[in-house]
Amino acid sequence: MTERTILIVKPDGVRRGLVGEIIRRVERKGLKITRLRMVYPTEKCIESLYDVHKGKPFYEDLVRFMSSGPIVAMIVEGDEAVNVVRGLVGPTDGRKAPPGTIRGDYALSMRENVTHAADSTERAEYEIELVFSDSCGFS
Ligand code: 3AN
Repeated sequence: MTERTILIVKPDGVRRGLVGEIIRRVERKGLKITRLRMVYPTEKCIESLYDVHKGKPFYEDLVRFMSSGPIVAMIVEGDEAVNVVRGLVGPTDGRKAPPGTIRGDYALSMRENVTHAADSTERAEYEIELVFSDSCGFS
């Protein structure tokens, strides 16, 4: 079934010049990018993005890292886009992510792992609304 999801290049991915590489992988897979935004997010926006992790030991460092520079968010559409994009991104820990995935090829960290992707269609809609709103930060 055709779905839409959100894929975010995190500040480490933008700093390292990996935006083009990530877009290339998404397009090569046959998915469609229907919206794109570079934004320097406020801590408030990131706190809402990671609301499910509030209270966890890594939460505060995660919020600080994610609001440390611009991010690039894209809406990605295609058949089963949520799971397909999660597959392209790979598991959370870059050290364990298999080669061929974005994290497997470009990350060696649990936190600075280059990309974020929504884990359900419901979360995708919530995160799209949040990150593409003017109040998320400076574009
Ligand atoms: P994923 O992004 O793979 O869905 P989540 O939702 O469990 O992973 O975690 C969200 C983000 O929080 C991760 N992308 C990562 O940056 C960070 N994170 C998760 N677990 C840890 C941890 N144990 N230590 C540091 N950062 C973490």
